[in-house]
Amino acid sequence: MKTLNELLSIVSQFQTEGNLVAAEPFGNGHINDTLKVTDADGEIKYVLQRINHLIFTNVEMLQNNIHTVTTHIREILEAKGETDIDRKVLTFLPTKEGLLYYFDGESYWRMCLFIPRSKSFEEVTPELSYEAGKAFGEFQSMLSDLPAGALGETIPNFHNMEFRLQQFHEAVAANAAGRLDEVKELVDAIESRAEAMCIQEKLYREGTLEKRTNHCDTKVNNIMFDEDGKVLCVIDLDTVMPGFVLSDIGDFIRTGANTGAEDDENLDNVNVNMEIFKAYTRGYMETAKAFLTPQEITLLPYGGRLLTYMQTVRFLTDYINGDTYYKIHSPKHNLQRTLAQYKLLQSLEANAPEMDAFMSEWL
Ligand code: GN1
Ligand code: MG
Repeated sequence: MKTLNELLSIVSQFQTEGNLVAAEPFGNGHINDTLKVTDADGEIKYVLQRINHLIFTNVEMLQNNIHTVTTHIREILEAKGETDIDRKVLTFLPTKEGLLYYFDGESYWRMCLFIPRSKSFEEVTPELSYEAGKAFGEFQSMLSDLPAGALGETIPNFHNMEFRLQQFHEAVAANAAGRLDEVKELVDAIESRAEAMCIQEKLYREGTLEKRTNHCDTKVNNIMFDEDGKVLCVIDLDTVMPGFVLSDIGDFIRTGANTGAEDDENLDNVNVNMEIFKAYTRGYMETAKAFLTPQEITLLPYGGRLLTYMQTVRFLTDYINGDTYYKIHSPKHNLQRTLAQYKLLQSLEANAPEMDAFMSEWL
């Protein structure tokens, strides 16, 4: 990592205000490096990020997308007469040259305003889940009138299940880290579900399912709340892109409705929390109902299984490849993550009838 002076010199490339004296690690993402930038009074003023350009290879497109999304939301909020808009949508700072990011010859950097008097949560309760459902539904709804082509796919085929299986098959065929024998049973578990998990791609080809703008990383910690627990805004906009609608309910169920951790060592901890699922779905339907088709509504619980399956496939692919994508914190971390996601998938499958029945209220 950089020295403080190097970081402050990067900060000085942007159109900031005030006397900024420190930049320290912030948050717990798997992909980018995030820092909080504080002033002499110790107040956090900005968030500085080094973009992982091995993953987001088209930084220009990435930053253009984020600019389009935040500008669009800002316009909607202004038209509605909202106040305090700087806390209700992220504000990115241009560089002194007027660009949306700064390249230091090695890394790409961007900076946004820190949202004062805000907080986020790592643990989900049914109340938070309901608020999160409303927030992500509202987010999708605000972006639903973006013209086709307004946003690029920052990671092409990001939540395309057929593509993720193709990458998985390539990893299995190459067996680059020699780990295949160890994971045979998991490979079989994935293969046996492969066809059933590619429904969206099939419906899209048949012309009965359209693409929408999705957030694609709908974790509870990607929502900022004010001091009274009211939602301010949705953050982490890297993966906002056109795709299939189940992403945004699916990834919340995967991350929020898990009674254990994403990488839980104790698989007994991992199960679906039905109250969280129901609360999210209620909130989400309040704000998303207007743009969803009956077919999409029927598929919402399947979205939880799909995104959990997809993450199982992605973690296992990375383990087989020798840990080239996700940051790991122990040698078998990706295997542990795979096992925990697979356990969650089995729990979601066992609860599928109850989850499906829950949707009848809206059909
Ligand atoms: C990555 O860095 P983070 O936690 O926001 C990943 C998501 C995965 C997630 C798994 C760009 O997100 O797709 O679901 O890890 N983001 C990217 O925890 O691959
Ligand atoms: Mg993220």
